[in-house]
Amino acid sequence: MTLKLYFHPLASFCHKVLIALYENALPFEPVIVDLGDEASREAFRQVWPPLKFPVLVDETRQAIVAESATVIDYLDSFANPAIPLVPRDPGLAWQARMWDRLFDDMLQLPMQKVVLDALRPVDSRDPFGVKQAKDEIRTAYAFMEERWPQNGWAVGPNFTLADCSAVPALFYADTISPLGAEFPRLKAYFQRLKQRPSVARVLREAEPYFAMFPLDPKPSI
Ligand SMILES: N[C@@H](CCC(=O)N[C@@H](CS)C(=O)NCC(=O)O)C(=O)O
Repeated sequence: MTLKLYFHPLASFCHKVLIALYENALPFEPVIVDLGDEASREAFRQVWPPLKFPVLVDETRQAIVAESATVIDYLDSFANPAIPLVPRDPGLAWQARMWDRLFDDMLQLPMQKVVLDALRPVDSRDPFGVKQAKDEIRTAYAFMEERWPQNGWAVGPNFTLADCSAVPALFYADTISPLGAEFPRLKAYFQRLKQRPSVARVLREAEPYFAMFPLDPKPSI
């Protein structure tokens, strides 16, 4: 199996897949896409015209796999990981998939709204939408806090897809709208995640790019 990953080290959805690859020490060729560089953008467009990453290319199977959760599913099915990130137990699998969606929908999407708004020309910004997105982040924190386990990972005994999704969602949402003392379970879980070697590696590799984040404060580990 020969894997190539098109990604950017700062991009939140790419973090999910990098964590999955590092968790199971799966070998791959990293291809950093710089959408601001015409040559890099064009080379990526040839592979994936929608220009959204992460995208995994499996040259052995001639498969081009997009969407972070689908890439993780693909790795589980074809890359022979020691520990699958979607649990084989169906009773845990649906929960891991559900929390993956919830982290994306309830935290990543509003977080993206706030970040992308800062990249717009000043006269095209949407302060009302940004305020709504920030409110959605606080609502998501409260919803998750009530349901969060005191110890361990999101679902079942092992680190799963849900934890891969939680990392960039909490990392960037916390930068925009800090997780305060009112969310002790979520805050403690976020600390446990940051100590996981695969996660620490992804954040360390993103760090040189933190200055590109368009808002202040910048992210920090
Ligand atoms: N649902 C997709 C979202 C992918 C996505 O939004 N990726 C962002 C980077 S985090 C991107 O490609 N942004 C570039 C752009 O929109 O121009 C996934 O889970 O992979």
